[in-house]
Amino acid sequence: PAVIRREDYRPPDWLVPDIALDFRLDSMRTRVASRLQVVRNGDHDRPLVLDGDGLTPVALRIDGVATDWRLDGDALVVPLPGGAHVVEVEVDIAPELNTQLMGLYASGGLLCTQCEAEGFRRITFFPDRPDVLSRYSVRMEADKARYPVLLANGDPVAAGDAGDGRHWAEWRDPFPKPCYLFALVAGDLVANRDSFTTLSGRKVDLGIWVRAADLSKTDHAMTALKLSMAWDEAVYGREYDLDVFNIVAVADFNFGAMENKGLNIFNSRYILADPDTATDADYDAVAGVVAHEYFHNWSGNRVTCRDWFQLSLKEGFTVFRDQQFSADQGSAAVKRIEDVRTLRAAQFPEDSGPLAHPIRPESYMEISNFYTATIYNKGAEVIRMMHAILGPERFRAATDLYFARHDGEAATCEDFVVAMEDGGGADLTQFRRWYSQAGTPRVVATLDHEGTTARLTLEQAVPATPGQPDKQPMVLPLRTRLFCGETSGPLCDERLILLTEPRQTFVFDDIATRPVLSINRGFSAPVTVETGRDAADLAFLSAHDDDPFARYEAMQQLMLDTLVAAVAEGRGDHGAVIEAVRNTLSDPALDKAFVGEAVLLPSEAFVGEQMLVVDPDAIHRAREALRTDLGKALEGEWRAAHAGAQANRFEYSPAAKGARRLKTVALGYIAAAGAADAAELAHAQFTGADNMTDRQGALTTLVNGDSALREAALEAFYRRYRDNALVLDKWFTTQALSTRDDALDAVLALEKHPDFTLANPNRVRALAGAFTANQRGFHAADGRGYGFLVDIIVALDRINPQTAAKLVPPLGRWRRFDEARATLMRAALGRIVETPGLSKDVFEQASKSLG
Ligand code: HT7
Ligand code: ZN
Repeated sequence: PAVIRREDYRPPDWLVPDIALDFRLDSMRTRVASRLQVVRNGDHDRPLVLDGDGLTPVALRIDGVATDWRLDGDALVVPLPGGAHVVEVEVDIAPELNTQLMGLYASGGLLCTQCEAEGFRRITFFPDRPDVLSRYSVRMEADKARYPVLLANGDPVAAGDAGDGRHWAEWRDPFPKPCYLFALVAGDLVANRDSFTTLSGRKVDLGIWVRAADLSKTDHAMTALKLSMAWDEAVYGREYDLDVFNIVAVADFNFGAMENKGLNIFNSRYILADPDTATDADYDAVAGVVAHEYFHNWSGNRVTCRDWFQLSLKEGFTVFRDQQFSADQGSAAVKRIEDVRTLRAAQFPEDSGPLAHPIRPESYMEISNFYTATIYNKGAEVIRMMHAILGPERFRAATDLYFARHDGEAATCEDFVVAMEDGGGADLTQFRRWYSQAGTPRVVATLDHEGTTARLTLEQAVPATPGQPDKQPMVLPLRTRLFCGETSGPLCDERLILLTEPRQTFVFDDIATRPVLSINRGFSAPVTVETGRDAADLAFLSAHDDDPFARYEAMQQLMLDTLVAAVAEGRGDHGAVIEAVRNTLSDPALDKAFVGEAVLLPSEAFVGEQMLVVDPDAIHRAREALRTDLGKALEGEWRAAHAGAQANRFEYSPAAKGARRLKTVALGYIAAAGAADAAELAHAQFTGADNMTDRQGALTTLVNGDSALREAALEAFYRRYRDNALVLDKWFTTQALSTRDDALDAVLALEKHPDFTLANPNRVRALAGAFTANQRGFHAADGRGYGFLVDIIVALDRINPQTAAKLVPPLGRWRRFDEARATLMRAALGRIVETPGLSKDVFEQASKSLG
């Protein structure tokens, strides 16, 4: 497949200021007629080239005259004599047969679209690139009984009957937009309707459209939408700009959601929530994704991307914005912990593996492979660092300038950084390396103390990544503070250290006693820091640091050091961790949500990340042994924590969520202790729960154990929710993540379960995607875990290449495993690459993963 390079960017040869689209909708044969006003861009004689994907013109007219057409590959090449023309093209497409879920497709009786990144070319011929901005008017005609609701971007302008049981509607979007933001939906939907009055007093009609049976599950999303609209006005001065804002939930979706102008389309998992079916984490995810897509209206839609290499311009910035929003709604500390955990679980492995790329990549074969944790989550960390360097006021001045300067344009990451410099008054010359260098920087910190002076020496190195053997030093903003172990007081104010050289020493005066280092507080830079702090210092910080993230981090480091030593030596000394956890559990000043996070052991995968060669079985043994000792040593505390949250009736508030979190964590430790009544306790929580958080938490505990109640709970859960696809996904995932020895056998059996299907991406992710996170099960020494994944990838590739390609990266971690596993993983990748007729999506991921 061809490689697309950033350096090859050229402005479009032709612009399309206006487009009119006419859809005669039908699930098997939709006729799409498009009318493009095209204008030559610059002095050249090149033809108009319209991208297509699997399309054949039914008719082509230029300035009203029928014309012969010529395809070059999939593209329609139209030689045009003048500077401006009207080009009309008609095509037929079959939404029902569109299993890729890109373009116009059918989902549960609805017709809907997904155009980002390059799906519009599956609907009609068009210059499918984000720097061609057009005003859209859309007419849809459809069977009135099957598709009573017809929605598109912008505002509705007219509707009527078309006779023969058909009807039509017209929508117009006044804001020029790239075609990746085009959307329509036709279906039998009902709306949760509300309104929002903007800062300047305009009333916006809001609608969340779902199947009638799901209407009762849309209130949380609506609340989140209104909170997001108000938040963006208050924090970024961004007001909504159309008279309507619609959201539609669909069951079959390749991603989380899509920010189409005025018509967001969502994976139903990020809209539907009620206490019986959604966990607290689901509620938070709904609010976060609703906010994310809404915020795109400015960071992505009003200011869009010039080309797909600039994807992080909209995604990194918008993730940062949604993280800020969520932090403002509840516990900022817990939100930061969760975001860093996600970064470490998804992005750090990417950054240290064969698919590592900078947040602004230099090349790709298939752009949908670059919707990665690096673009999104590391991209957000890069914006966060600029926020830290400038401070909130100057950052706001800079974003105001960015939006004012580039409104209505297709911009670049460089434009964003220049706006940060001009509006925020900073020189970000060296900082720009975050856009071009891949890899997670490593910092080694050494703290010396003599007399009343402490010297902190910091060394940084950025590891080599594919295509980037030599790296330059980065700008690392490290929030730092010194504490005194004996008196527990801070010894200095927090400093924002800017590490810019490979090695620098920072001096702290008036430090009379031996200091304890607290560094990278709030995870101010997305790096790893090696401090050499001993167990006593870590335990001290875990109890006394005034930065909650640093406190959590100290506990994690203590746990990690303990586990790594245990893996190396076969047995561990758990005393320090037990005492630190005891202190945390007994600190009445801490909120329960924080405690629930702080006392959790790092995942097996994250322990593996610390090792040169991952030994999944040894890590599992070491972690289970520590869990058991923690459970036993603190059984009284766990029981108190569990019982303390028992009376909690469902309420979606930070305090109630925190109590539920700690309750299930405590239950897990009681089970780990081997308590005789653990299964009964879990089963009582399972049957007595008035919410999904408690129910799924209890199910997880039972599924990880071997009590007779295990099968009964699985069966009861299945029977209760067999008709609810989103909850059934949880049933698959809970089993895929089981810590039991038979997890792999269970997954192989579940693949044959009548409710498992490759047609629904959520279901695939729920079983196969989740299983790749089960380090011991997936990396079973006999390679059956790899075989399972390859079979799924190859079969799914024929249906939905995008979703299939997302399953490949875990196999690319082969360099981190022992020779035998590495050989099996490479063979698995080889099997994929050699499959005839492979998509470029999967080919790119698998061939790069082979290294
Ligand atoms: N901007 C949206 C990306 C997206 C997408 C990408 C590839 C294939 C399908 C997709 N659906 C949505 C989502 C977002 O970041 O908000
Ligand atoms: Zn986004």
